[in-house]
Amino acid sequence: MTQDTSGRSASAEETRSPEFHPYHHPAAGWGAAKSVSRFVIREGEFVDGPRAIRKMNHEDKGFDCPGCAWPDDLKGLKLDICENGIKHVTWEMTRKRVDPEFFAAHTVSELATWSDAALEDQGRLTHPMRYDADTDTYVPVSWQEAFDLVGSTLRGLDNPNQAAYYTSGRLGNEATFLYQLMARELGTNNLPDCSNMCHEASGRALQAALGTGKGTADLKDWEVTDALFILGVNAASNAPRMLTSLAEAYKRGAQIVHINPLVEAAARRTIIPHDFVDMALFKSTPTSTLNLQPRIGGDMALLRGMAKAIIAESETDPKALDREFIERHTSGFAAYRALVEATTWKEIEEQSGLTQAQVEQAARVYCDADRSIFSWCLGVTQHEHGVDTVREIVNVLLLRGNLGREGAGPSPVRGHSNVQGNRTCGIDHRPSKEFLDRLATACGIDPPREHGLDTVGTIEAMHAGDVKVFVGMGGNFALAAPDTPYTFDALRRCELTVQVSTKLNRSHLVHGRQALILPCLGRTEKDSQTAGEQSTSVEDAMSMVHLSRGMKRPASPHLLSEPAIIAGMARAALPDSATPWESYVEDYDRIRDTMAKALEGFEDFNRRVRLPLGFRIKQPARELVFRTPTERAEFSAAELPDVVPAAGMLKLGTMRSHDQWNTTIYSDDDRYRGIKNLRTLIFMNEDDMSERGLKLFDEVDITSVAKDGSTRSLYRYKAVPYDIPQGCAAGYMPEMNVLCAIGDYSTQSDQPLMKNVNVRVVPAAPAK
Ligand SMILES: Nc1nc2c(c(=O)[nH]1)N[C@H]1C(S)=C(S)[C@@H](COP(=O)(O)OP(=O)(O)OC[C@H]3O[C@@H](n4cnc5c(=O)[nH]c(N)nc54)[C@H](O)[C@@H]3O)O[C@H]1N2
Ligand SMILES: Nc1nc2c(c(=O)[nH]1)N[C@H]1C(S)=C(S)[C@@H](COP(=O)(O)OP(=O)(O)OC[C@H]3O[C@@H](n4cnc5c(=O)[nH]c(N)nc54)[C@H](O)[C@@H]3O)O[C@H]1N2
Ligand SMILES: [Mo]
Repeated sequence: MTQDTSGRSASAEETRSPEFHPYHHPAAGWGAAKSVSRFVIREGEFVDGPRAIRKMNHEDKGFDCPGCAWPDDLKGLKLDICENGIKHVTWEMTRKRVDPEFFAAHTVSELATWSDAALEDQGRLTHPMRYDADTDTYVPVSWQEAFDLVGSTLRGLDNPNQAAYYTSGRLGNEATFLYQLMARELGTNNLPDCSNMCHEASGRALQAALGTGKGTADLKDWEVTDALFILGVNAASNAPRMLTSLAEAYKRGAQIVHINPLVEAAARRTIIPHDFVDMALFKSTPTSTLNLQPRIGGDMALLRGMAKAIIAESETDPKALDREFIERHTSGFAAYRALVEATTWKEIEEQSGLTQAQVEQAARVYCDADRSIFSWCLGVTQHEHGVDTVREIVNVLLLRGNLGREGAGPSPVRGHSNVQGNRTCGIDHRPSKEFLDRLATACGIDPPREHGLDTVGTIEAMHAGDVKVFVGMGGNFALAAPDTPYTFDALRRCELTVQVSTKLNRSHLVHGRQALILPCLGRTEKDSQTAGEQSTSVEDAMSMVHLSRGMKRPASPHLLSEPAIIAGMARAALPDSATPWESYVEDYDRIRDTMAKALEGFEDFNRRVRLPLGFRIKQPARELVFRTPTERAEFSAAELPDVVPAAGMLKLGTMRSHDQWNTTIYSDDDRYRGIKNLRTLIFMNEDDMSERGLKLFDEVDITSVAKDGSTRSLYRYKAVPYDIPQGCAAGYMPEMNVLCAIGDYSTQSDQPLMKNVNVRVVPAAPAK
């Protein structure tokens, strides 16, 4: 295989030597400003860039930041933007282009030897392209020819379940709705999405416990809460606008507890970027009152310990538990209480990696607070017991009635800017009967009822030859998915792979027998259709739905919008369809009119989405209405899992650096963790390093051992001593997906165990 499956990134790494200097400055502030200006200059965007940034996240005809899903400031803050949001937008607006001449000059085999960073750095895709096996190049194709190829291949399948339709969480709501409609009209629920690797566990846990798959707290709650518990999120890099909320909470006197094996930048201090006085005076604000570093996978034991301390406290202080709330609104308390009491402190200490005193300290903060919010991200979800852990978060919230009132509740930090909207609008391989019934009535189709394939299921089915057509609506499936060589193989076995993208990436080079690259408009760009310029809607992590409108001239006149591409494929695949595909594309208001009928909570969609700040989708659990079998919030009573690594092994969590967006690597630096010019690294506890005779930047070989005993290795990674509990290690995705076995997914959520890889680390074998 000629591909660089390790995804080794920027060439810089080869020329500049790695550096490690622990970072002592506050998050955001001038470090961020400097990094942004360097990036904007590199992309040649110093004219349009700043102009566009002023339009970002603006209510008045602005576009929604295509970065993370953190909600917009409620007061319409003019500069509620962040370093990484700016990089993200600038990345989309680059002046560089990947046109037919580029493809003519480079065979696919040659491009396959390039680094991932180099591929994306070529710029925006300009023309629809088809893979030509004779010349091993991508050649231009007309849109109609491309659609006809998709249509005829889909029509030629023995059954509609031989195709899978992936979504990365960028897709706007209107395109999302059309996409799932196309799949279901064709007859399949094979709708894998990035959420299958991300917050599937949160959705399933919240659904089971509260009857709604989403968080219930919003920014207003963040503004008044007394205590914030932040678990497993690197907010300064991945949801930077959360820094503002943390700093404001601190200034108000709220308690902020960070629970993370690593003390990340957001757990220290920040300079609020839009606070000009703070910026000018280098004035920083703390963003934490307590940092706890459990072992990887130790969150559930910590939460169980908090529950144990709260229940113990209730014997002397009846107010420690909200008995009235428990009585009126919950079920299962007795069984949970019995389980908590039966769990020993010894087990809690061993499994959390924390002392009883530390756990009790967290419980003290919780009991002293009238209102608490728990917020979490991938550090909690990408585990075997991710669902149980999120349910344990809910258990702890329920003990003190922290639900359905101001300033309280669960608040997961979602990933991609519209990943939550994708699920709301139908991207779900396990749709409910109610959803399908409504869709059938609103759209006059007969959707399939059997569940479809998720991300891991799709890869396995492609491998087995059961899925022959793969359509990727955005994203970079080849690199984002686990078990890189296995996933590559799976994609290569397809009859046809179709990637709807804005930039060149690995998924274009790891393709089926036939392959298409279909370039689309980005969110910053004007979307002109027959009825005029169109807006699309998105939903943030706190269930606010609002419009986004691009303002830039498209990167190429040949680009189509995502709704237009979906409609083109749908019409070609379903020539007799009664769905008005063409008419939908002429005017997205028409899509929204149908969505208003098909989707719960979208009544009167076209009017409400145009209100200032849009509208919030109703959350029944927020009103203490629980759509669970008991019509109450349900305590869960799951045994604590054993997360202590076996002798000689480490638990490895794969994560993002500061300078990357999932599979897009901006540079080989990770500023807040003090790293420069290095991605092929593994952060380790100093004792674990000295046990292996390792010093800073010594080379190691890393071997993962999967549940089935199979092994996978990465070679010549550099060890970096880091403040992380013994037995734990961390390194970067997507490179480390090589270590994630395809069969290692959670039996609770089907999520790949990307933060729970069992590895052996040894000094690198001498080069041969
Ligand atoms: N700039 C930027 N922003 C992004 C993204 C990006 O790549 N770049 N990606 C977006 C997407 S799709 C998502 S899903 C989010 C991801 O946002 P995060 O969840 O912050 O993503 P990760 O980098 O995977 O970091 C996970 C954090 O979990 C911690 N962790 C690891 N194991 C454990 C554990 O067992 N317990 C606890 N408590 N913590 C643990 C790590 O130390 C790290 O701080 O960010 C979104 N925003
Ligand atoms: N080991 C490991 N693996 C992980 C994770 C981890 O923590 N560890 N995290 C997982 C998570 S949380 C996620 S969400 C996935 C991310 O998986 P994906 O969402 O599949 O990957 P991205 O890197 O976000 O996709 C980037 C590509 O999207 C395309 N793109 C960008 N903007 C647009 C647009 O507006 N429209 C279209 N059509 N395309 C666009 C560009 O071509 C770009 O190359 O990765 C998962 N993989
Ligand atoms: Mo994600």
